[in-house]
Amino acid sequence: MQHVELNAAMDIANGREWLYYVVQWDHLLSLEPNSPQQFMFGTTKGDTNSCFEFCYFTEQCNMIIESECCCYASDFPTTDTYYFTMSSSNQNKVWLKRPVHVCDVPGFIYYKEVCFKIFEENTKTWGDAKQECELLGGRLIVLNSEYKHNTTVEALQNFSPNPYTGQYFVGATDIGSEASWRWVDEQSIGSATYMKFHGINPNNYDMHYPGEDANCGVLKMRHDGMVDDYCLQEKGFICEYVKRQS
Ligand SMILES: [Ca+2]
Ligand SMILES: [Ca+2]
Repeated sequence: MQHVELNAAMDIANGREWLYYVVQWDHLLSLEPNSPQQFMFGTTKGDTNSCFEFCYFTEQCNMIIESECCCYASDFPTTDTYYFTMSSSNQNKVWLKRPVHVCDVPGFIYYKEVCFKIFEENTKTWGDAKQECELLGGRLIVLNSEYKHNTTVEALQNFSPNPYTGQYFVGATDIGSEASWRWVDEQSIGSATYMKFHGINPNNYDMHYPGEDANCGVLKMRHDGMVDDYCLQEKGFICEYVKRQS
């Protein structure tokens, strides 16, 4: 995933506003056109208009993929509804439709109620990552329910450049009181009611930093779960945006 290129094509229908994101991959990715929940259009390259027209009329249409020869539309970008294979082409665009007011922040992606941004190459310590997310008006992502955790993993499988090897700081910590974990949106220590750790974690141990405390949560795609790692190393991280109550 490179970046969100622009927001365009407001669609005000059925009392709801929608926004299309243009997302460009380096290496997309061809579609499995016979997936049952997917609509395929035999339009010429670059002609997304007919896809958009179709989507305007179809409540379930949330994604358009403009590929080498064709334009595809589908209900939602899940691994159940489409499949990617690697390609060297840059001529593919993915347009995502989502409610405007939920995730109207540049660079953020909306996926099943989660508004998130992946920081892959701009690595930071946990504390600096937390600050970066807050500067963007958000926070390190909080995975405080099974739905939120699984949805985020699914989103990263779809949008992360390293869907099976990536590892990212998230908003979990036991800084200040060993083994009392909390999410960054919670004030009191030890207040987390849901955290999905992997294996023997949390064990206050980071194999790359023996002798140091491990006080910061890292979501490891390889495990679909969190480990506790050393906070002062630099890693990629995930921010989320939560709409403020006005
Ligand atoms: Ca710890
Ligand atoms: Ca650990």
